[in-house]
Amino acid sequence: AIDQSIPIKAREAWTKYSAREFTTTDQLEEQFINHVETTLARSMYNCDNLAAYQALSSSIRDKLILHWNKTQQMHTLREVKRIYYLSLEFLMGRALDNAMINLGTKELCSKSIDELGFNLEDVLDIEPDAGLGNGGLGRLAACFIDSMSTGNYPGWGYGLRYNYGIFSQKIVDGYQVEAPDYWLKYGNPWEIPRFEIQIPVDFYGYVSTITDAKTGKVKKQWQGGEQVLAVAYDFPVPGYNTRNVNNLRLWSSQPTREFDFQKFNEGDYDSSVAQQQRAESITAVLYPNDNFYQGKELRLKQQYFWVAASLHDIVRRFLKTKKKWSEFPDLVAIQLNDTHPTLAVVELQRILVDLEGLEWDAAWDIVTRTFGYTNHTVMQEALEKWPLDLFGNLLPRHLEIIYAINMNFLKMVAQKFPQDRDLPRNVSIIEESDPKNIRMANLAIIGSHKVNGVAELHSELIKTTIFKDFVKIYGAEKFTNVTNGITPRRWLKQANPELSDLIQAKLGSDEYLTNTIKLKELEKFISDPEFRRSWADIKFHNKQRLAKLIKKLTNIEVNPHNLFDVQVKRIHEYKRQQMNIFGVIYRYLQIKATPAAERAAKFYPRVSIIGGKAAPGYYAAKKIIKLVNSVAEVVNKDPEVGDLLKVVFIPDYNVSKAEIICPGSDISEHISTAGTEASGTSNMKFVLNGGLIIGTVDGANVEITREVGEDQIFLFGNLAEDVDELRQDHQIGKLELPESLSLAFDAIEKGTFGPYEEYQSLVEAIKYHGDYYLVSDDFESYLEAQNSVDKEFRDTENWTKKSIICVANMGFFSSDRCIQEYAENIWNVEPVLDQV
Ligand code: T68
Repeated sequence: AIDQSIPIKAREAWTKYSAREFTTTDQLEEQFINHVETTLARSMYNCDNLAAYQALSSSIRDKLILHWNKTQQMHTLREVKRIYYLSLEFLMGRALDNAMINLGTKELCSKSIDELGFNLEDVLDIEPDAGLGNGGLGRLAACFIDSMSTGNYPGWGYGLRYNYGIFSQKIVDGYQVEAPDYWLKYGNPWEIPRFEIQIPVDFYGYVSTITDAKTGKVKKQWQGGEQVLAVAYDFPVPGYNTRNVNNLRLWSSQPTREFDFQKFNEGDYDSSVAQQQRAESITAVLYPNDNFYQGKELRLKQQYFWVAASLHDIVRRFLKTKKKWSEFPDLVAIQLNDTHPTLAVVELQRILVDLEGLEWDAAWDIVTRTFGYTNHTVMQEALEKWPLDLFGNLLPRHLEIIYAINMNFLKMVAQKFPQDRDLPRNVSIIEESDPKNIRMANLAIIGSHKVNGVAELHSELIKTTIFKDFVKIYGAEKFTNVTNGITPRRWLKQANPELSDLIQAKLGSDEYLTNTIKLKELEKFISDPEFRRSWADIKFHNKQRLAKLIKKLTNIEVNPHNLFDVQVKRIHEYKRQQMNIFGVIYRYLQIKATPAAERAAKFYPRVSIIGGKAAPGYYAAKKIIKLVNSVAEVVNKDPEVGDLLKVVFIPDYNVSKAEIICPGSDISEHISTAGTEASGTSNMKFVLNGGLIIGTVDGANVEITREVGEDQIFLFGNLAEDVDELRQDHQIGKLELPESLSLAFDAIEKGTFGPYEEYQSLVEAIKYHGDYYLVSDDFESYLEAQNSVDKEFRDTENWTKKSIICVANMGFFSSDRCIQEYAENIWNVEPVLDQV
């Protein structure tokens, strides 16, 4: 593949001076200093930790780019099938530590940084999180690209480069206060701007019908009314123990022209830049809702902007191969991470029919063979539905195409099920409501060849509830399950270096990091008291580390010898942090009601740690945060309680904090109302780090139980199959508050934690408004499970054994396994091994 058009002499010069990656400390130090002196225009005398972070990151980035170039060249040359993972969110966290680990160069870097007069930990701590996501869905996308790189899959992520990621959370007087997260403040050494890749994206306008003079064929043409440019920013994604480096391409919006010169010259300065600002606003900020749909036009603009740019890019890459359109699905697999990118289905059909002149049916066949759709929730309030008029105004041609897709689909349905009168109405892409809506999930199902849920229970639920009519139409084979997973590189090696070292020493190699089933061998050492001792010591160190973080963030002192009980995740009524805090209140009351002399025997000293962000407009979630903080205020300074109970709200929970929190937990809470949490992934992070969990029979908890064994988990509560009936009972007034919950409510009502009005809505949602999330039904069994936790934790030897059994059996939950399943069952792609 050598380009013969380049003269030999030039080629020799290029080869001779071709960039070289560092492999020794000397070379790294040279590159580091070079970056400090030239890239940063600084010197030894004013190189602070920030500059050190930037210089080290730039040096590693250089290495990554070299691998990246080779990887991409190889994939292009071999014309391999690529996976495109479309996600509006990539919750990447920090990049530096992870890149060093994946490149196997952390020790070398640490030594160099030390020799240059810095401390690696401090340098790592400078990096802001890339918080381009809300929660589980965005973090899953981040784990998946790590696993695609590690597994040598040619996989690209496509997303948006938000200027502001998930807001940072401050706690002021116990209330959440949001502050903007301007993560690009000091620039970003990990991104490569591709200013040469500028893709025009149209909005609004009208559709005209044109007749081809030669063929007489009628064609539809969309004439956009507003144009914006999508500029590519690339983030290289290294795999572990491989030279494969994939790409995460994030789009940034930019105006097509700087500003309107005519208006400017006329002195109308404000409106001369208005268009520029409109364009830039598209990728300005991430919508901060998780599991909730909010029908804002700007959000739809974000979706189309991202989808149009990504598809343009994918199609352009395909066209370079000069292959026939019918071979498109042999080279391209596109995965829709939730319904957010569903417009891609319509956009590809538009490209094929309107721009490339394919026949409708041939085009539609290509489209459906290309896409797969992952569902992440069954909750009604999270399902995307766009008002028809809003949609048609922004994307008039896409609306027509949706109508045509729907018509063909409903025709097929009518032919297959002529008797079923309700079916067409239920499965139609258009919801015949007032105003009418476009149901994005229906479109995603119809436009994909496979639909998957994210845990076994969830995948069964979608087949029997929200998508049951589609099972009838397409058969059950179209619906499948891929249980979520997490990357063991970040969530074990990076987050818990001590435990990883111990595991590596015992297992004899780092193979467990790419073949997590190997962890099973840890069970051999369970009866070795010395091993158990080391295991327990490491947990203690990790709890000390967490205690230090808590002190730094909240000024609360917690004793690492006590039981650390953690619930960190987005605040949501279905996740039931309110049940947790009601339980804490009950415990507090019980402690106070117990004679001082009997307390120590009855209660194991516990630290209740809660953290998470509430969506800014989510009233109930914000009230829960306030209640947690108020309870902490009262409990932590009650001399009667002392060390028996401490309550902590960790502000601004994010990925880098999770890396400290997960390894430092004894028990973590995954207590959603059964049937509401599609999978959960933090449950996996905690257990992989040797923490036990208390949880409901929901999401991936079910499969974690299967893997680690029932003795290792504290399960409680009603089952998903009973939820409907319980809710109906509540509707007709059948609702019994258990005594324990009443006591907790009484304390709140009495004003123990501040004026009752503040929390009235939380209490009344349960007492008088049907208790939709079944707190009253599960509370007693929750408390019982917590009592078992108290009891079992006293037997430290036994607890440590359970902890080891847990880690040993978590192999299944590696995101490497997920990617392999997607690759085999949905994408039909294979790893590409470097033959060089
Ligand atoms: C989560 N969903 C699921 N959504 O709640 C969780 N929603 O059970 C699952 O483990 C995880 O996805 C991965 O599959 C989300 O995180 C969102 O963040 C979200 C964002 C925008 C709109 C709707």
